[in-house]
Amino acid sequence: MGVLNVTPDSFSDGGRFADHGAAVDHAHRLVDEGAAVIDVGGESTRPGAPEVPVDEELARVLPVVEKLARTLPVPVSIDTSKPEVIRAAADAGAGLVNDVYALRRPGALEAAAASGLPVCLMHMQGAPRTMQASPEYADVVSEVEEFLHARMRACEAAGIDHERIVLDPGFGFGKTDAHNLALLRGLPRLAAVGPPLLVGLSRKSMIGRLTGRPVEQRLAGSLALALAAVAGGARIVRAHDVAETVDALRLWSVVYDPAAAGQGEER
Ligand code: 8Y7
Repeated sequence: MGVLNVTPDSFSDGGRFADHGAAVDHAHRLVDEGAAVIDVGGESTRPGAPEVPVDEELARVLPVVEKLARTLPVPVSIDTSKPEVIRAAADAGAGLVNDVYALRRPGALEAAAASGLPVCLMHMQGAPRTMQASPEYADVVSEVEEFLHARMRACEAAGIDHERIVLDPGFGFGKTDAHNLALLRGLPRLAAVGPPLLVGLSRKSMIGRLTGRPVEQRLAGSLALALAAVAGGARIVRAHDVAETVDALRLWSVVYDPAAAGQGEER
């Protein structure tokens, strides 16, 4: 899953793709590099980020979703928590709803169910503005597992097919480095809940703390954690650096799952 930020204050792009044309071009490049889905987000969820009014979020993402849905050979994911944006993006041709609130905000579950789209349900403790203040868990893996299981059941009860659900532990969303590492080690337990696991570790601040590197120098760390996550059972990797991530995953697959590697055999 390639990340396409259309925010002026995004995590790692500094809003470089806030311009719609540049965003569309970047999405096409990510697909050329091997992305199987493009995640379009117009509301920064960076710790401490302010909330974006619905009109502003729609103005940022809708033209991009509309254009990409018509021109990309892969599905467009809409990264949002707002029912209005879910509905509008679905009408514009989006193929997946990626919600860091796991459809807990008023009206979101109903909007997602009515869209008929697959959903990614992510765990987050607290809300983006305050989540990194003092994350606390008695047992982070068990608590995230129980949360994801409960949200999966809530979605099924609302009419979303089991086959259309993806789960995500939400690395960095109300978690210390120790919590993130426990979740990485505990991924096999989360995978056992059933639905495929999506992980987002690309360029995240934990990598910065563990390596001492600024956001533009976190590629190697991101690749290492992507491979660790896949080894733990993750099925979808959300990444900014798609070409490099695809190479790393392809080589990992050649070693551990030769059948999946497919072509490219040489003597
Ligand atoms: C994640 C995410 C972000 C993640 C899912 C960033 C929108 C922060 N992180 N969605 N979104 N999982 N599903 O660093 O980990 O890109 S925003």
